[in-house]
Amino acid sequence: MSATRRLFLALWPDTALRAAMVERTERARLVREFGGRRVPAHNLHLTLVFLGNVAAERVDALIDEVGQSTPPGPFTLRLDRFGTFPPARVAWLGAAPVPAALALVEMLIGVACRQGLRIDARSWRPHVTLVRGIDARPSGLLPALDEPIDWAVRDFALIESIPGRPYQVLRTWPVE
Ligand code: 2AM
Repeated sequence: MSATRRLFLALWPDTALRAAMVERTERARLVREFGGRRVPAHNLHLTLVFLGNVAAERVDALIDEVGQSTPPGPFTLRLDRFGTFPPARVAWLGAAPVPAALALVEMLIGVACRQGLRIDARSWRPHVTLVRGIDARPSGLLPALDEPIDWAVRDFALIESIPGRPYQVLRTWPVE
């Protein structure tokens, strides 16, 4: 069996955005309300397309094809809501999917499919997972997010997930 690498395409926040996400998590006392553990600040991200296990020898072609594609241009995501995915036991910070962001996701799904990868067909819900392992039946109500975070997106990244290590940015591309 050939080696595989677990990959995803994501928006990768800068230091100030990470700090703002941590601050909102703490201010809303998400862990106290829902249980679980905070995602470390250095791992916070917003997934565009989860690629899963990719054969190692296909990664260069994938990178080349993303680089040759024409992305839709810059956009701003307003992270303005908390939410949970109870089956996945996560709490998150989410945004409305603005058209340019959707166009970027579609472009990347197109690349992934042409590269022979099978992509989850569920519709994209832009979110940054803040807490993992929340209680199966959390007693807390979702707090309101009184101060949204505006994320001016200028680039996106290919990320590798290796168990026990911080996510690793393999490559970034501008959105214009
Ligand atoms: P999550 O934050 O909601 O768990 C790396 O695992 C990233 O890819 C996470 O942001 C995760 O979303 C996302 N992802 C999407 N589909 C996934 C899947 N089937 N398995 C694992 N992660 C997935």
